[in-house]
Amino acid sequence: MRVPHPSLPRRLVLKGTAGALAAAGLGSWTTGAVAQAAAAAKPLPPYAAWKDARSMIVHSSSTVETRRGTFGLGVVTPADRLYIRNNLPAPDASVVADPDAWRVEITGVASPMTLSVGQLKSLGVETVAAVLQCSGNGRGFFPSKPSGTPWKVGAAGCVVWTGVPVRTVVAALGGLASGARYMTGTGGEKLPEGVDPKSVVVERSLPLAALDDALLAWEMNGHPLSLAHGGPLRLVVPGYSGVNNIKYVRQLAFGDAESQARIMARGYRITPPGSKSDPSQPSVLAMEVKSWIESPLGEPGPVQRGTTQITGLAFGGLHAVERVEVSIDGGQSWREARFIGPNLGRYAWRQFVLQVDLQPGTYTLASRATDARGQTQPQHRTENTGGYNNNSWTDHAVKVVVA
Ligand SMILES: Nc1nc2c(c(=O)[nH]1)N[C@H]1C(S)=C(S)[C@@H](COP(=O)(O)O)O[C@H]1N2
Ligand SMILES: [Mo]
Repeated sequence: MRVPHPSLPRRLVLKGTAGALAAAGLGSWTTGAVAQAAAAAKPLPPYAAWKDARSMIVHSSSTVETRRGTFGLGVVTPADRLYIRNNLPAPDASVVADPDAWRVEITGVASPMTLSVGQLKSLGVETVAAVLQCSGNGRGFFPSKPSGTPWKVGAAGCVVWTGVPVRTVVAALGGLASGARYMTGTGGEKLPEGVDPKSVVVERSLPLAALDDALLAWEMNGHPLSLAHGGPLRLVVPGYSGVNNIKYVRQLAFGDAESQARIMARGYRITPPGSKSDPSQPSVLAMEVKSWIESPLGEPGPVQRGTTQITGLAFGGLHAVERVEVSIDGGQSWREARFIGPNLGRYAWRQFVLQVDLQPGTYTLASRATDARGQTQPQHRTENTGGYNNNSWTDHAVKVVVA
């Protein structure tokens, strides 16, 4: 370990050491209870064995979450810390051995065609930074305990996608056929035999407005897209929640109706408590403004008294995030936080900081973001049976002890 500068006050030195350990993902290994929990934790699944195990919570082989406090203050979430959610087993790893050979069928255009990734690469290229967030991120805060993974904050990340704009592909194929109202992406997983394909296929329809900034992407964070995140080719729809970003995309169809697949017709609907999901209820589509605090979390030990940097992440979904306020008294009073780091555009998240002086006691730290339309993160979640779209600032608040 590096020897601290002799002129630093002792309190700062201690704090710096704890911070460095936490940054290295080691802070939580210092207590017996946490070490025990880690020993009991499930291992990463083989297709994601390359993830940073200390930053991940493995719920199952198809649901892996980023641990709160490990996102870091760089804008871009490193691939080895990005969450994973698969509804079906991923295709065989052989598909990413020769990514340019993967093919996607485009229908509902003047000249329907099946194009290889190699061909798509010749048509055009664009890069966009965007938050990828599971529709169920924050489900773990619903007291009603909806079925599904109880994600807290970590089914989200901000990543950089590179691919060809969907509108460029559509133009190259002669434009949209008449009557197109929806863009439907279909996942390329092998479907289990003996069941109705519509009951299991990952297929989502989006209003045509989503087409504007959509990409068929083959790179994430500057690397060929991994199998875990949808390689060789993924439909990326910035501003729309995770499920709408179809991995291993094998078909892109423009048509006059939404998909009849179960995941579209019944899944991912905002269903009021006590009701059954049905296609008349709003579908989970565009994301809403949201933020949460990453540090301090008050774990494993208390926060050191004195000057403290409260940091966190904020994004606006479809609209840029414009401001963040932070409260240390559970939302009774708010102070304006300051954005730090580069602004990677309206779909990316931003890091924020508020410097405070904390005296010993118990504090409830909360953050509340506002987007460019003036929409502010609500105090309370909208109850729904699926546990979707939780952006409540009270649910994301953290209670810390300062000593
Ligand atoms: N083909 C396909 N695409 C998919 C899924 C899937 O199971 N299959 N899961 C969706 C869901 S629910 C989410 S939250 C994101 C997760 O993306 P990630 O695993 O790259 O984090 O992918 C979406 N796209
Ligand atoms: Mo999801």
